[in-house]
Amino acid sequence: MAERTLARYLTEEQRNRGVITADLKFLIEIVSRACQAISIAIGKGGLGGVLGEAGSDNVQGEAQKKLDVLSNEILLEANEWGGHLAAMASEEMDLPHTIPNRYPQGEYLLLFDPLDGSSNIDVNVSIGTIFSVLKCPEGADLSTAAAAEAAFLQPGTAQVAAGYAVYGPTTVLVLTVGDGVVVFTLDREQGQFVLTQENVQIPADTQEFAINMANQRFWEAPVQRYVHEMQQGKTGPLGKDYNMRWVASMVADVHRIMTRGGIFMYPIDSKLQGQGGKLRLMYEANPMALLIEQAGGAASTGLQRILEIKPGKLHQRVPVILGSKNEVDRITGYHRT
Ligand code: P6P
Repeated sequence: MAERTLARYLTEEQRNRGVITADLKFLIEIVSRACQAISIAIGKGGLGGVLGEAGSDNVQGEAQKKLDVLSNEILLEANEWGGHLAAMASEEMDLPHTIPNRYPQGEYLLLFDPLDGSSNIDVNVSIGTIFSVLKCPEGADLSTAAAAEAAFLQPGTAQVAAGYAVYGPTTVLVLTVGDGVVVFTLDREQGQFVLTQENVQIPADTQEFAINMANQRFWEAPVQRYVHEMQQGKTGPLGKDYNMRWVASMVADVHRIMTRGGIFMYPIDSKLQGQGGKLRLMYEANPMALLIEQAGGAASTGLQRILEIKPGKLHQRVPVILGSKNEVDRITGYHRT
């Protein structure tokens, strides 16, 4: 059978299942082409003059890498003229980007972390793009960038699509439009994303955990208990040995879990208590939580389902525990004892 490209998959979802509109199909195709352009820019590495610091800080007060800024620009420029968006929000920008008057406005809101895992850019380790799509509320005030923030403050359950690209040995695009999770691999010769896996299912159990152990002394008690039990392995209450992985690019750690199961944790810790956590809700935790749940996994703060959080601020941070369902259920159980 002919290869199923992203365009064909989206057309089938639109036509056969009425799951997505023509504008959402167009939006996802535009984002995929932006990810392709980002993949090419990253692939040049030191040859493209794109490594190193940009000499600026983002809204999080983090030093921006040149590729952070470039990736953000690629996504903004790719999406602002199409007529499918009402506004965009990015980890790299304090306020939303409203659509310039010279272009028509659409019904969708696009949020993204244009390049996740920036600490890995200069050392040639996988990084990625994370995106989330919401409907713009009727009558939303988009008159100014500041006013537009309110339109984005919707719980993760309101997402109509979510996805990520991993720029690794291959560039993959992982997507859900609420109809399960599918994986596309970039065919560089053809210059298009080709379907390589559909109906992704995350195993409910695992023997692999991902956490930054350097923060152990700061973790809350339930996470201390759970990680200690995994380290006890066969001799402990969990009765099996575990392995550990920590790429420090959420997209790479989540993609491993999508592929073979696992548990990813960036829990609240006393170092981050004031910030509410490390990872951002709107364009990291929510899209990843939707993907994980659509693939049969679970995603929690430890105390509540991530997708049900009512956002207060565009850049708010949350604790994240996600992956194999039985493991997440265990930890959330420990939070209740
Ligand atoms: P740490 C990357 O900067 C990121 O936002 C996530 O992609 C990643 O999981 C996490 O931070 C890594 O944090 O504290 O281990 O550097």
